[in-house]
Amino acid sequence: MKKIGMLLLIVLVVSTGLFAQGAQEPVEKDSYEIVILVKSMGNGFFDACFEGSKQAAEELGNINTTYMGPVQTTAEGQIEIIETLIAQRVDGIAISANDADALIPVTKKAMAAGIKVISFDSGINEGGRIVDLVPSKAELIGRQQVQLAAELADYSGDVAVLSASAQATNQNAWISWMKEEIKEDAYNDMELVEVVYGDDAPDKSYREAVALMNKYPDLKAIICPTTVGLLATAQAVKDEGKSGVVEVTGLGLPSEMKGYILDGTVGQMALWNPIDLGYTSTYILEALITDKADGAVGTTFDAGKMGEVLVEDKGIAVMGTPFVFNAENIEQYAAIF
Ligand code: RAM
Repeated sequence: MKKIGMLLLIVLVVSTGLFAQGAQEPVEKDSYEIVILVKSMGNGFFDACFEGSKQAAEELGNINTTYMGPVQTTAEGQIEIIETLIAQRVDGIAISANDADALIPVTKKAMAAGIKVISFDSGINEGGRIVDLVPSKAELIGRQQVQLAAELADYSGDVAVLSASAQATNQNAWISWMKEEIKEDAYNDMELVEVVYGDDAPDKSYREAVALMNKYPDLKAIICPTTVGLLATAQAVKDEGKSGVVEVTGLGLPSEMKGYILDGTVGQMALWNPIDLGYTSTYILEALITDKADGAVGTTFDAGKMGEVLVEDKGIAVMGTPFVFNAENIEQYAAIF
């Protein structure tokens, strides 16, 4: 009896100790555990983000970073992982979200347990994260995608969008701006016929691209605002013998797209540096964990070689302007990301 009582007491003390640690006050440690939680594994874009996180961790010296993601681009898969991370009491999580709202209850739970949560790349809405780090303004990215397609298609014909998952925060924001841009007079002879979803899965994206070409025999261009979708679509268009007939553009990794840019299947495309995105996310998490910054609107984060990052309205921090890649500059960037 006595022994059991003692045991209970120890368990109680240990668990209240842990609870206290998980509560508001940051506990100073030599090393903090952070997780870069991505939409899904097997995506070269996120592999590059994690490279950046490792670089930042190395510079900072007090961060241990781990790369995680579900097999498919679902909110459920991410929720499951976050539950585990709460149980493991990690110090910070940077999430590229598969859904802007569905993750909020679990990320709120994580923050209540003392874990610093930010979103990057694909955001969680306010209340479910401290800061949302985006590569560029959604308006700029969305409008630019239509401009790139129009230049390739001579401002005429049917255009379709092949996106990532239907709930992806980032792609959905960009697509709503694409729909605004195409209303402008310059695009009077262009029509956005359909938006389809490849879920950032290469096989599904490929099938959707082929289906678009079958359904719209006069299709002039496919816009793929996803690196996975763009690679699969370029393959599909080439396999169907439609290079130069159906123009392909979107957001692509130079290292993955070099061949298709050089052979003309993809005349031009855009992207930002994913390494910088992962690097900056890691600096932001470290500053939040160690209480150097709180992410309030109007304040800044010191992000090492990336300089200062300003937190704007709704807790959104914006990095820069996308690069445009074409046959002239692709080789130089393909060596980097
Ligand atoms: C895919 C992902 C990611 C997006 C890039 C452009 O890798 O959907 O979220 O930012 O494309």
